Amino acid sequence: MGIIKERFKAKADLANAEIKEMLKEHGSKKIGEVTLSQIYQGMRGITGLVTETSLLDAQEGIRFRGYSIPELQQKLATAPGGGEPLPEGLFYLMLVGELPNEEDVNHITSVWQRRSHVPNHVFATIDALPINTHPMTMFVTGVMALQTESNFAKEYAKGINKKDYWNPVYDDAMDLIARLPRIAAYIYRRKYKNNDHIQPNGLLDWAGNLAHMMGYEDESFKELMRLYMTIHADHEGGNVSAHTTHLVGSALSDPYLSYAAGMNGLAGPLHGLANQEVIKWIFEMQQELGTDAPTKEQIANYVQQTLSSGKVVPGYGHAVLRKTDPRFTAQMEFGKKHMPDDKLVNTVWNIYETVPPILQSLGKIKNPWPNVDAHSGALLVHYGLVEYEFYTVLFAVSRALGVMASLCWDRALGFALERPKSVTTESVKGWLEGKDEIWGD
Ligand code: CMX
Repeated sequence: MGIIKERFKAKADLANAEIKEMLKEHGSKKIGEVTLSQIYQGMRGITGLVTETSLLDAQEGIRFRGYSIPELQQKLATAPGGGEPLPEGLFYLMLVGELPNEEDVNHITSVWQRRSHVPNHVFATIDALPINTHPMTMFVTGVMALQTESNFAKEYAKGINKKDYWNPVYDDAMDLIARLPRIAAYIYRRKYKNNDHIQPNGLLDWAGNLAHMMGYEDESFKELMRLYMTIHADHEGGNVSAHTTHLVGSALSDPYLSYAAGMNGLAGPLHGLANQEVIKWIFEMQQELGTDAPTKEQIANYVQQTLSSGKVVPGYGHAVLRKTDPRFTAQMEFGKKHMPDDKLVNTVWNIYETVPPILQSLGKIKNPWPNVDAHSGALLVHYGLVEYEFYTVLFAVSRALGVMASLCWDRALGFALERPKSVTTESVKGWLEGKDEIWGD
């Protein structure tokens, strides 16, 4: 057994024993109440699942195993000469629950290098799609084609003891993460660079290699990819992509099927696709106003126009956060360091000063502040990555780190099939009239 697998198993065994004990003593304690509004309004705020890898605080933002993004930037190993954390380190932290040392991080880099081979049929499957297919559709199709490689599916077909589920799930998670940069880069070069593909570089880290295979050799772009892959990795368990991966995995669908399902959710404009929507919206604003440096007043008018045509302002608002997303701030800091005079990046900062008071004045939006997607596109455009339909694929590659670490925990802790109760409006009306029995079971 590999050293990281062993450490994970040891931690999971301890956690399993603790949870059993906790449930024995406190299993019947109530953790909250559910209101009628909540079941009609996206189950917002209902505590209903366990995700070990990260926790979201409405005011503070995300913490990965207790560490904020600035803390990770200080504590995780970087590439030689670099300043941003290597996402390999964050994956180790989420999986094992402890900060890795440099050796651990390098070990993951080499394990992922070793496991990164993608069989030819995956590329052939992507090639079968028309070139105008959205990159997220190509990406999820590629992941589905890769499902032929699932260790878990093979072991389950042979008949595996449920106590051992975690083992092939762990291997699938590592294989899948290792292979995703190749699939993502393949799609990018196929769709936008005339099928002129670039071979991986066996000496590079996971995110650096993704940049390389996409054709971006600038060292500061590689740094951006390391930061990007770190901050988009996880956002506790209730968001659409994480929750879907967990839900589908709870049916013992293998990690490839579960992850593909989650990424179909990430491809929605209210979730991960918002990163492409933000840049599309800014480009349209620039075109309509005839300037690449709109004033704050022009931005404010354009925002009003967006709102009055019944559209959302992409990149703003959040289901849980109630402050500026620290993932936005981390990207803003990166922009200040690497491209303080970039016009598009400055427009993003002007939008940040303009939009929140307008959204606040509407009185109905719970969070007028920017989320992660408000900033990411402008940084990518700076390096020439202008093909904004591709942006959600980058989010998806990163999100694999969190949802796959979580899926390992789900199986190691023996989490159950997810199956909450639903009701009909008819049954709700009956309940309001005092007919309790109408809820069924
Ligand atoms: N622009 C315009 N209206 C907005 C808005 C925005 N950015 N954010 C929220 N609202 C509206 C909602 O549509 C809702 O309107 P109705 O009452 O008419 O239906 C109202 O304000 C209340 O919504 P809320 O409770 O504040 O927010 P939700 O939890 O329902 O939704 C989110 C959260 C992210 C879907 C929403 O803020 C939004 O649509 N934002 C723009 C899209 C976006 O940036 N998504 C990315 C989120 C981060 C990620 O997952 O990647």
